[in-house]
Amino acid sequence: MLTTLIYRSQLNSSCKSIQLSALVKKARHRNALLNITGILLFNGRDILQILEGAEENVVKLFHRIRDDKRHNDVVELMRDYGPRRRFDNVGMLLFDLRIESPSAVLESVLHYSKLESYLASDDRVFKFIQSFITRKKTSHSGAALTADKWTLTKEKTRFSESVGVPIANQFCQFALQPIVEPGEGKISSLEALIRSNDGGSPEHFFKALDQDKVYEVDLQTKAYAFALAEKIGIGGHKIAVNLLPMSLVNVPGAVEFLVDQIKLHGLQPEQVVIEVTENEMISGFNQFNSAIKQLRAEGIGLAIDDFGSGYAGLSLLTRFQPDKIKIDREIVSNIHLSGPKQAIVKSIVSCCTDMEISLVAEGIEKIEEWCWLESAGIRRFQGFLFARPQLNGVGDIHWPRIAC
Ligand code: FMN
Repeated sequence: MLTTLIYRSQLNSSCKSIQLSALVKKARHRNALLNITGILLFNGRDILQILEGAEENVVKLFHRIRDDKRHNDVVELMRDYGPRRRFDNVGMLLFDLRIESPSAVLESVLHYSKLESYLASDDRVFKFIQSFITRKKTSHSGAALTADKWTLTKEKTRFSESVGVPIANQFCQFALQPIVEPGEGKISSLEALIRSNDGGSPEHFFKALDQDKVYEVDLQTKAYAFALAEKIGIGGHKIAVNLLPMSLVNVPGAVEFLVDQIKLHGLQPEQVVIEVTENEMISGFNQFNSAIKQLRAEGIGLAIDDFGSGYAGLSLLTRFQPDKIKIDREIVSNIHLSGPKQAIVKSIVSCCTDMEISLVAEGIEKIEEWCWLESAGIRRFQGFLFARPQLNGVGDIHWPRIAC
């Protein structure tokens, strides 16, 4: 299948532009043999390359290019399919914006184009080329570049690793995972994640229940989470719990129950954050809108979990603005390599900044992901990179520190 792949990167400072010309000369021959067209634009620092050819060949080549040490911060911007080539099969062409003017480069690129001009003007590939040619040099965060400057240092928290189950004969348990602010070196809050008594996941726990009892049980379990918070002595920290929003609608007196249990365990309602997933939020929004108002009136915080995984997206925020949004792990995973993911997160950061909604990026597993997100303005993080969930306690935290 005919594929077009576009990425951007930065030429390594140790690689001279003359070496780039030699590289292009070699690549021209190899690309021609594979029927790949490679258009490479260079502005003295940034690179934009378009690769066009059979999918298998293009992807294989891209993997080799991605690992090439002569450039870094390689971010895939687009991968698309089409019925016909956009460019002549020229093997490889280099356009150097330090030598030619932007308009001359644009003209040359269009010269090799096989698309009619009325099609080219609306084509994403040409738009990427045009923006690269006409914009000033990127204010690259260089985030991925700095990832190797960091190392992780393990530190015990002031909480116990495990205090055991807080209430006798509990029908489930909780694992606590901190949400951290590495810039400040502090824990921002603790999330209580439900586990079955044999350590099984939330899905495992809820699946085993009589389905008529799901909402009632869901609500009751929060009492255990608050009891655990009391037992480990969370002090002024916040505790976040997940809740099915329909539990608030289907169980009579649900909000009163939550408030009673919060107070019974020596917590303030303002210390508690209820997390609801984006999909649950939208599917029953009209039904539980009044329960949400009740929660807010009591001072309990609200967070949208897995934001970006559902079909509501930013439009949900026109109807309802929570205190906190947790960006879905799927968007965060390998964000340092993906242009579309970066664009989406930048827009979420911008919206949340304007609406004064706190942002948390969840599911962080790589230091490069954290570096990119931190440079995009996110300050709070949750994920295995920093701390794993710990049953009935809080595990060690791995703080990023500048390597000596
Ligand atoms: N190699 C190609 O064969 N075709 C290309 O279009 C191509 N473009 C490149 C663009 C940049 C910015 C860089 C740094 C390298 C490029 N290379 C290209 C070189 C490849 O990364 C790799 O060195 C080459 O394919 C030989 O791989 P091999 O030594 O594993 O056989």
